[in-house]
Amino acid sequence: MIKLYDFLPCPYGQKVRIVLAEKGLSYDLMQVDLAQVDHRKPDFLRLNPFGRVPVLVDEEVTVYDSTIINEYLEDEYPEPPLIPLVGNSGQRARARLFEDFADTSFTPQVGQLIHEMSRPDGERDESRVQRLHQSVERVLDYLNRELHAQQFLAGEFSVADIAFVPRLLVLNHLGFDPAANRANVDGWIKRMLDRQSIRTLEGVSTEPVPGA
Ligand SMILES: N[C@@H](CCC(=O)N[C@@H](CS)C(=O)NCC(=O)O)C(=O)O
Repeated sequence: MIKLYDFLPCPYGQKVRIVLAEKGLSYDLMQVDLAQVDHRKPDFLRLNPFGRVPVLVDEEVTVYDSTIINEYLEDEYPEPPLIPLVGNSGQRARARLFEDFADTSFTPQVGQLIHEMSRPDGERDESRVQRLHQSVERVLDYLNRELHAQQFLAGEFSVADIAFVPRLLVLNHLGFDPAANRANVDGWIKRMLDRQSIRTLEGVSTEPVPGA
């Protein structure tokens, strides 16, 4: 049985849980409470020396980092494919580029906004909130352009789309209307919300998460 070490509000763990659900894989969820600093305990550091969730253990294989976990799952459990198929190198690269962009830019920016907005009135840096807000709006405009004439970012539904989902789903609670005047983003979000793996995703919240 696969074990997933995760903290439910973590957007990177959510990426992995969408992939597990899409592939119909069952697993034991091993909750790592970041608020209790479980991720710094020796047993957990033996699984991931960097002390971060998610970590996936599949029999004798231990993998950390959501992108690498999802690549492992694709290799080991290829059906249904969530990375464009071998032979379509351009789309495979495009899927990876978007996943990386979501992980290293979009998700952390929305995370910073969540952290800043969770501060009490008077302690909040309003100009930082405004800068982050504008930056997220620019990303949404960019995605709207990139989704022109296609249903998903790399053709078929893939890890590229999945990587955006966790933070995309909280934008309405942060004062955004991601679909307003962005017909392609509007259709994209609706198509993703049609998927059970996304509709039933647990842990989506505007709770600040350490390191994200
Ligand atoms: N690149 C990693 C990032 C994982 C990450 O930042 N996890 C956060 C929670 S969402 C974490 O474990 N933070 C604890 C810490 O940094 O101390 C991935 O994609 O899995």
